[in-house]
Order: sequence, then C-alpha cells, then structure tokens
Amino acid sequence: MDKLIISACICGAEVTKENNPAVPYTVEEIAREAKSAYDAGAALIHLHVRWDDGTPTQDTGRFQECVDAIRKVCPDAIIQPSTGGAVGMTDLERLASTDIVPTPEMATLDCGTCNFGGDEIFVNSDNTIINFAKIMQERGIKPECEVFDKGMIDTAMKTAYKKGYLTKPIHWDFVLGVQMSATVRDLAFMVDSIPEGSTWTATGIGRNTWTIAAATIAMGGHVRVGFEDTVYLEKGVLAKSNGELVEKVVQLAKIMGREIATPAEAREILGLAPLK
Ligand code: KMH
Ligand code: ZN
Repeated sequence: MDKLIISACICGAEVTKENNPAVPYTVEEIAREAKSAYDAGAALIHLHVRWDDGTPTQDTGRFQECVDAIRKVCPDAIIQPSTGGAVGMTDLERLASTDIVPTPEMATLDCGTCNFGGDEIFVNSDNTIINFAKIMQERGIKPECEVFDKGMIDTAMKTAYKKGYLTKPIHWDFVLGVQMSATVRDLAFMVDSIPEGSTWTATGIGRNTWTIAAATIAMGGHVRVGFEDTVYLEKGVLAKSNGELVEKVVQLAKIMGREIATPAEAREILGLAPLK
C-alpha cells in the first residue's frame, strides 16, 4: 500500500469565523493555517482564499500573495488552487486562481453540478468540465477530479476523458456528505467505480470526517481534512487549527500502521514532477 497523502483543505469558501474563529481570511492567517497543517504532516494544501473580510475570491493577485506566503513556510508542499471557488462564480472567475506564477502543479476539476444546501447550486455543465480540463492540460496542471457522487465519475469519463483532455492515471477526490451520503458502503462504491490505476483521496463532511478518514486509510486511499470540510476535532470540540485536524489523521494512520507521505513521496504517487 502506498504511503498516505494528507491533503489539508485549510480555508474553503463557505465556512466562516462564526463557525470557528481559527478559519483563515487574511494572507497571514492563510499562511499560518497552511504551516500548521504542513508541520503536522500534510503534503498537499488544497487552497481557497478570501479577502480580509472573509469574502471568497478567485482573484489571481490574492492567490499569488497567499501562495507566495505559504511557499515561505511550507517550502515543498504541493499547493493545489481550487477552481471551484464559491457557488455563483463564473467559469472565468474560477479559473483565475490558476494564473499564478509559477503555474500550479495541480488544481481541482469539479465534475458535475450539485446541490449545496438551501437554494445554492454549484454548477458544472459538461462544457465547463471539458473546458477546464482542456485548459489544465494545455498548462500542464494535473487535475484532481472533485466528485460529489458516483454520477460525477461517469460524467468526467464521458466528457473530459472521452475528449482526451483528462488522461490516465486520473486522481479523484470523493467529497462525501454534501450530495451523496457518507457511509463506508458509499466510499467502497466510489472506489469500485473509478478506472484501474487511478489514485484517490476521500473526505467526509462534518460528522462524517473520521469514519471516512479511517476507512480511507484502511482501503489504501488518501485523506483530505481541514476547515473546508469540518471545524470540529470531535463532537462539540472546535479544532484550534488545521494542524490539529491533520494530527488526528496522523494518529489514526499510526494506529493502523500506515506511513505518511512526504511532499516528495506524494509527488511520486500522484505522478507529478519532482519540485525544482
Ligand atoms: N466551494 C465549492 C462551491 C473545489 O474546491 O474545487 C466548490 C469547491 C470545490 O470547494
Ligand atoms: Zn475546495
């Protein structure tokens, strides 16, 4: 079994300081949270950014500032900008996060439309998926296919993959507990549904975090954890930092006998070029 890659989704676009005061908004706070996750064992930072008042943004300049600040304190981490952004953003706005220098090694590729609570709908049409995949391929950015249910795996294969803009081995991220439920059976179904040779990460939103993390460690996948997905360390206990959440995954992995991947090892597992 491969070593375990821990992805830290340190900020997200929806969670606020009202949910947990440690949710980062400023560049300094984002760098602080990335460092806490990296120091605890995260090899990859899944990145959303905010303006100082907490408003989510995909602004290239703000991403550049945040990535530069993270790079200073997490010198070899894989930094993966989100191209999902926040519900309601245009495709052009969402893609602006990838215009930073140097070009990111990875970025997310959302593979379908889903309900995001209340009246919120996160829209990803077939043409959006194809266009994002094409642009990422042209720029040499490895996509992490974000799939919120099994149908999104099928959609990715019949759109971007069929057109040749997504190539094997594909890396997937199963985001369970938003649209699809988040049981171990759901996770096994997702794992069974991806093409052979794929790599995968999984996350369970909110109260589903720790069962999905444990099942993923056991099944040989990789774990995503962070404030984007949960602000709690355990029921009723807010995490003081993303680092605390990553530390809990590290403890689980240790109990279960799975070693943690360094960023260099994570690059090898994901088929990324070594950092120059
Ligand atoms: N904030 C969600 C609307 C991604 O990062 O690519 C989209 C999202 C997925 O978080
Ligand atoms: Zn995200």
